[in-house]
Amino acid sequence: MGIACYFQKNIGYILVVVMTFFFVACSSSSSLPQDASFDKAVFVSLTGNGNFEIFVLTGTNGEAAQLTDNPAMDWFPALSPDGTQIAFVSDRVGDDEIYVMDIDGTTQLNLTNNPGRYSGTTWSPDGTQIAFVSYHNGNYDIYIMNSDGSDLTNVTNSPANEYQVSWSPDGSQFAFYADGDNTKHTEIYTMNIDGTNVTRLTNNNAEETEPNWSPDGTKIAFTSKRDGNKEIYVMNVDGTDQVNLSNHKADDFNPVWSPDGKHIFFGSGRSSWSGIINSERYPSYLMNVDGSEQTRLPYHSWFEDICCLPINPSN
Ligand SMILES: [Ca+2]
Ligand SMILES: [Ca+2]
Ligand SMILES: [Ca+2]
Ligand SMILES: [Ca+2]
Repeated sequence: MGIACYFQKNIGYILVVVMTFFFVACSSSSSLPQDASFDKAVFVSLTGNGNFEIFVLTGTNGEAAQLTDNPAMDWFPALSPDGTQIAFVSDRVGDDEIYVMDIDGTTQLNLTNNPGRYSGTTWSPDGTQIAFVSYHNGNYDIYIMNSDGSDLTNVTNSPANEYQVSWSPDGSQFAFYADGDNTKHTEIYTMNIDGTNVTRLTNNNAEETEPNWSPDGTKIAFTSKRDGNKEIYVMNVDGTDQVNLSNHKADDFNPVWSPDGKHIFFGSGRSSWSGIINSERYPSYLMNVDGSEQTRLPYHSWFEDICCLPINPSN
């Protein structure tokens, strides 16, 4: 796949951003625990012509609707807090730009109009702003703009690479991962959304990636390779009590909280299978927030894709 040329770093760091799916409300009846279900999830899937398209899944067992349809890459989707819009990245004009579209796929607008490499979109809890990661000036930084594209601000402006931003539920902070303290691996950090008070939460010689705030704002789930393979960890937002939840020899990654914070969805290579695009694809799992009852989600072609984007085999 030519996707890797998009990034200097291991693509696993960034691709997982794509896999993140976003919940609003939770009311659908399904085979999932009731409180782990969702009304809408957005995800990315490779289509037959070999590029990513964005889909929305309505209800845990609902039908998936394809929202983009073009030969360019459309990825890194983030559902707005009110469920009416999706921010995403597309290179349809020849370079990466941040777009928004309505939840039905209409009104696709280029918000950035500024060539660069973009990824990792996330909305502010009040829906007025969008944060994302962009490669300009030789490294990745975290940016904020209003949801109409105005007032673009580089928040980090650092020589390090900052990746994958997760907005705290109270709106005041970002969690992200970066290589600022050691270019050979990454750590999880938090900071205020104006870039102040940068705090490192992990400190070891392994990659820590994919931070994701719990819905109540008290914990951060993330992925760590400190045990030799990728595991889902959770910690308090001050970095204390780092606990390995998945604890499985296969790679486990992309932790996504259920709307009520009692469950964590994740992808796992523990029973990988080959998909229609000849890339590794990984089933989705669900566990309780204490790591118990790790369950492979029932087969569903679309649902599998949520956590089943191709992962760099060399990762
Ligand atoms: Ca496309
Ligand atoms: Ca930077
Ligand atoms: Ca580390
Ligand atoms: Ca594992």
